[in-house]
Amino acid sequence: MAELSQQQKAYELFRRYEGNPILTPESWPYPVNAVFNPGAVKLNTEILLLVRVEDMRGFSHLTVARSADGLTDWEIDPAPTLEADQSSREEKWGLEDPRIIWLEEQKQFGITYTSFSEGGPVVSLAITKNFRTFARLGALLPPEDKDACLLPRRIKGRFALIHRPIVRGEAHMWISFSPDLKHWGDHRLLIPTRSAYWDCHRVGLACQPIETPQGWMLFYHGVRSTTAGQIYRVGLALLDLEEPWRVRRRSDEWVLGPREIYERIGDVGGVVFPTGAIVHKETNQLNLYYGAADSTVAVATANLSDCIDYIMSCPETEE
Ligand code: BMA
Repeated sequence: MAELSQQQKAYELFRRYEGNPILTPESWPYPVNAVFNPGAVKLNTEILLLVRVEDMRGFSHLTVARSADGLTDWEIDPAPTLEADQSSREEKWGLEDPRIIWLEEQKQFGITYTSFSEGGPVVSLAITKNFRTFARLGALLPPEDKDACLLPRRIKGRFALIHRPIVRGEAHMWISFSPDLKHWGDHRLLIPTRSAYWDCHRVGLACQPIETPQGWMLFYHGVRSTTAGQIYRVGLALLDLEEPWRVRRRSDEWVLGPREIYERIGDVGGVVFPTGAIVHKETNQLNLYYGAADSTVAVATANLSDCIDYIMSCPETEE
C-alpha cells in the first residue's frame, strides 16, 4: 500500500494551469511554425521566458516573452532576440532549448543552449544582464551534447555543468567541472537511463537545478520508445548540495507526462519538455514551464515543499 500512496503523491504533485497553452505560434508577432521549450527567470518584477522559436525553414532562434504574473498578458519581442551567429560554424543551424541561471559571481544571467553546428549539436554559453545584449562564450564541450545547465555558484572552487552527451547511441546525464567556465574536466556520470522504467531510453536535464536546504532539486526528462513513438515525461532527483555528483534520491515515478490534448497532439506528440522554472518565494509556488508536443508553451504548478517531501520519500540511490 505504501507504494500506492507514493504513486498518488507523484500523480498529484503538479496542477496544470487552466489557461494552457500560454504561448502559441498564433500569439507570435511574426510568422513562426512552433514556440516551445523556454528558459525562465525573474527579471526585476517580471517573469521572462526565453522561448525557442522554430521558423518556417525548421531552424530555431530564441525570443523573449515577458509577463507580470507569468501566466497572462505576454509581451513578446517583435523580432528574434538571440539568433544563430551565421559566421560561426558552431551555430550554423540554429539555437535551441535554453536554460537560465543567475551567476552570482559574474552578476549576470548565464544561458546554456543547444547550438546546431555542422558537426552535430553542442552546448553553448552566453551571458547577459538584460536579455537585450549578449556575450557569447562559445561551445563548452564537443558534440553530441544537449540539455545543459550550470549551477549558479562555484562548488568547492569550480563551476559545475550538468549536460547530456550521446555516446554509442546512449543518452545519460553527466556533470563536469571547470575553474573558468571555459576548460571542462573531471567528467562524472550523474544520472543514467534505467532499464524497463519510463526513463529507459534517454534522460536529460529539464529546467535549471533548484537549490533547497535538502540539496539540488533536479527535474529531468525521461524517454521511453514505444511502437507508437517516443514518450517524453518528467521525473525528479536530488543531488547533494556540496558534492553534486552524488545523487541522493531519484523518483521511481514520473511526476508530469503527456495527458492533455495539447501535449498529445502537435509537431511531436507525446512530449512534455520543461526547460524553465520559477519559484515564487512569497507563496512557495513552483511554476514549471514546458514545451508541449514541440508546438506550444504550457505551465504546471506545484508547491515547492510538496516537491521536497515527495523527493525525500523516494528511494535513496546506491552509489
Ligand atoms: C529532444 C530535443 C527537444 C525536443 C524533444 C522532443 O531531443 O531535441 O528539443 O523538444 O527532443 O522532440
